[in-house]
Amino acid sequence: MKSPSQPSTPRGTFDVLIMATMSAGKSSLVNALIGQELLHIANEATTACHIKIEHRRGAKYFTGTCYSHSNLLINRQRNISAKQVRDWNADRQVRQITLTGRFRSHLGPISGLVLHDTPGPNNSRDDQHAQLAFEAAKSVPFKTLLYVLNASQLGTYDDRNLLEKLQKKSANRGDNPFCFVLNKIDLLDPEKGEDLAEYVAKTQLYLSNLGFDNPVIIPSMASTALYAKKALAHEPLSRAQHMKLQQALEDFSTNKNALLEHVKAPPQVKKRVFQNLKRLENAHEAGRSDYQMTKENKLHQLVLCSGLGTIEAFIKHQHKLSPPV
Ligand SMILES: Nc1nc2c(ncn2[C@@H]2O[C@H](COP(=O)(O)OP(=O)(O)OP(=O)(O)O)[C@@H](O)[C@H]2O)c(=O)[nH]1
Ligand SMILES: [Mg+2]
Repeated sequence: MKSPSQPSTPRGTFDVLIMATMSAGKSSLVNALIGQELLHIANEATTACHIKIEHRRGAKYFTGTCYSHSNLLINRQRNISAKQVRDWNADRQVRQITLTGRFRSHLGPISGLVLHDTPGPNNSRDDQHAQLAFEAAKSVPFKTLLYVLNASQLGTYDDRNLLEKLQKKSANRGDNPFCFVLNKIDLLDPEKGEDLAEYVAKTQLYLSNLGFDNPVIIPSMASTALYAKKALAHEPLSRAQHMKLQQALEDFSTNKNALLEHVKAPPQVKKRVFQNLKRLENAHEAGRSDYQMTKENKLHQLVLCSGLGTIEAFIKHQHKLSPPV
């Protein structure tokens, strides 16, 4: 029997595993999905534990628990800060962190949603990262796997290696859990010929050559979505984050559907996003005279069109196909 101090998975969860090579934007995506900068993000090998984030409706704050390599509870903290999560993540004794709180989701989070952030397994300076990532892939009963591709570094040897492993491991599943998030789209420069349509086509070819038939591909700007959600929650943004958000809002006003147009996903997923966008546009028309409302409406639209809305709609779609028991 499990001792109560060991990590447990409540019944009726819908588990979403997030995997990718280092720095593709996994933790940024998780932070954007929960609407809070709780996980540490940096341009180097950062996530060092299996971090499990559970949605709890009505929770006022996030509670954190961390466990050792022998699955024993080390520490527990109510109303946990990003600093505390960062310290636990940096502690070599810690293998798993569980965070439970209310997700600030755009389309309304499904009940029982659990996100699993993992370390990038291609860290040459620490084999433990690969070990923890593959252990999570093995032990988590995931229904959806969000695989994050770094659009600014497509098709690296490490990425292909990881995809081949995941493809092999999932070959005997009766379902198709994969959703490919083509992240960092904001780094493409169309003036230099870095055209999104071409990137999506290249990604499609790359994935089909690896045996992923008809892959779901969602172009995304995870960090932009996170900054917009922070602004909506009236959380302070750093100067750099503020400038990037302003730039994103400017680009957004010239071509709102830039990312949505290139989504490869089931029609129901795209329909849900467009319906939500229409609803926001109608509310925007009605609230033209209220500056604050117009500003917030634009931020909501940006989140929806940044890829995050499509990712949420895809998770909902998967949940509908295979609800928790
Ligand atoms: N320009 C841009 N940068 C991004 C985006 N998403 C993430 N980043 C940046 O990419 C870097 C790595 O992001 P993380 O979220 O820490 O990546 P990760 O995949 O969790 O990395 P590991 O935990 O080390 O495996 C950070 O500097 C982020 O700010 C994006 O959509 N656009
Ligand atoms: Mg990370």
